[in-house]
Amino acid sequence: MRRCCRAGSSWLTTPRFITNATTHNFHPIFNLCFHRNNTSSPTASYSRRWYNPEQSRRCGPDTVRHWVEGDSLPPGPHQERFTVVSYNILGDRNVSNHGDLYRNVAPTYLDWDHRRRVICEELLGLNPDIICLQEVDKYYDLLNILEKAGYLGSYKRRTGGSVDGCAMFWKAEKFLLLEGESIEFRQYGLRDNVAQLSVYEMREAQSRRLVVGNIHVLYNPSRGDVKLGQIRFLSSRAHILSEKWGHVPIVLAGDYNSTPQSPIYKFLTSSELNLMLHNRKELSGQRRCHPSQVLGLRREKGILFVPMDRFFNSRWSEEEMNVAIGAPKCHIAMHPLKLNSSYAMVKGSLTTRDNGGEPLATSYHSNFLGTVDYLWYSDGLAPTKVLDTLPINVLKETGGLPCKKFGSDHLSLVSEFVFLEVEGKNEATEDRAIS
Ligand code: KL2
Repeated sequence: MRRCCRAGSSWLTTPRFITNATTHNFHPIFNLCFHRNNTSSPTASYSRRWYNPEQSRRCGPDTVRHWVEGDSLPPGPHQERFTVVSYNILGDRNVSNHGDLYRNVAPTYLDWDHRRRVICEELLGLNPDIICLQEVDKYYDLLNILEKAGYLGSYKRRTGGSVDGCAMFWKAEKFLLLEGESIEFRQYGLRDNVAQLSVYEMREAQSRRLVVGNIHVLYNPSRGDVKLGQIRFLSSRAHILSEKWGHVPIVLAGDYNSTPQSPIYKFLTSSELNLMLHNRKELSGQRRCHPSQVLGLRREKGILFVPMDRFFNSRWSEEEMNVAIGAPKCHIAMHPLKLNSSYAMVKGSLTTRDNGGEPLATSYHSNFLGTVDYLWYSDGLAPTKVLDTLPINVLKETGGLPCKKFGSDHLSLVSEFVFLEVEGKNEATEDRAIS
C-alpha cells in the first residue's frame, strides 16, 4: 500500500483526513505523504519532489513530512493504539537569550505570536493523544488553545533563573490521568533541569495503562556526567511507577541533548555504560554537529588527535563519577529499563535517517544540525508508524529553523504505538494501586 498526498499551500489550516486501511481508523494527516517502510529504495515521490528545481524556486524548500509505517507486528489483536508527540518548541526567552543562533531567520518567524500559531496548528493537525513539550515558557497560551481541542495539561517549570519548563497534554476523552509527578533535578545535585512522569489509563480499555516521561536534559555539552545522572534518575522513577501500577509499559519522550552516535545514546539503548572507556567531555556527541561540519563545509578540526585527546581526558573525578552513576566506587552507569527508540525501529527514507535509523537531524540552528530528540519505549509496546523528519538538504534550504512552516528550531517527533500482549504483564490488576 502506498498513498501520497501533495501538500497544498494551505497545508496547516486545512488538515486532510486519510483512511489508514491497516488500522481502520481515521487519522488526521496534514502536509504529509503516506507510504510503507522501505529503507533500501527511497520512493519515487521522494525523488520527484527532491529533484524538481522549478518547484523549489516557486514554493521554497519542500518541507512535506511523510508518515512511515513499521514492519509487521507479532500476532495479536493490536487494537489499542495511541500517538505521542515529543517537541522542543524553543522558549520565547531562549530566542532573545541566544539571538546569535537565529541570525539567518527572518524576525517574523521568531516572533512568539507567529510561532505559537504555527506550533499549535501543527499539533492540532497531528491530533495526537499525548503531547510532550520542552522549553515551554508560555504554558497558558498553549493550554488555552489545546483545552479547546479536548486536552488537559500539566506543567513543570525549571528551577533557578530559567522561565521555561516541560509540559504534557493528553486527550481527556482517551486517557485518564492516574498519577502525575515531576522531578526537580536540583534536589539531587543535578542542575536546574526538570522532568515529568504521568501514568495514564485508556478510558476504553482500562487494562491498558501507560507511564509517559518527558525530559529536557541539561544542554552543557561538557557535562555528560550530569546528563547521565538525569537520565538514570528519570528511568529509575519511571520504572518504579511502572511496577506500582501493574508493570505497565513506558514511553520516555524528550530532548536528551545527546546525539545517536554518543555514549549517552548507547547508555539509553544498552542500559549500561562503562565510564572508564569514555572521555567525560565527549559523552553527548553535541560537539560534532556544527552545521559546517555536517554539511561538509569544514574539515573536522584535530581529527588526528582524537585518540590522544580521549586518553588524556578520560580521567574522571570521584565527584563526577558519583553524579553520573549515583553510587561510589563504581565505573558502570546503569538504568533499569529496556528501551528502544521508535524512529530507529521504524526505518524511514535514506535521505532522512542515519545508519541506525535515527533521524539525521531533529534540530537546526547556526551552531547545531543534528539529532537530540527521541521517543523511547519499553517492552509491551511497538511503534506502528512515525512521522519522518526532513532530509538534510531540505533543512539546509530553509537556512535554519524556525522557518515559515516550523515554529521551533527542533522538529516534532511523532509516533503511533500499539499495546502488545505480554504474558502476565501490563494487564492491570483488578485492584488499582493507591497513589
Ligand atoms: O540544545 V536545546 O538549546 O535542547 O535546543 O537546550 C538548551 C539549548 C536550551 C535550554 O538551556 O537553551 C539552549 N549555546 C546554545 N544553546 C544554548 C546555550 C548555549 N550556550 N545555552 C542554552 N542553550
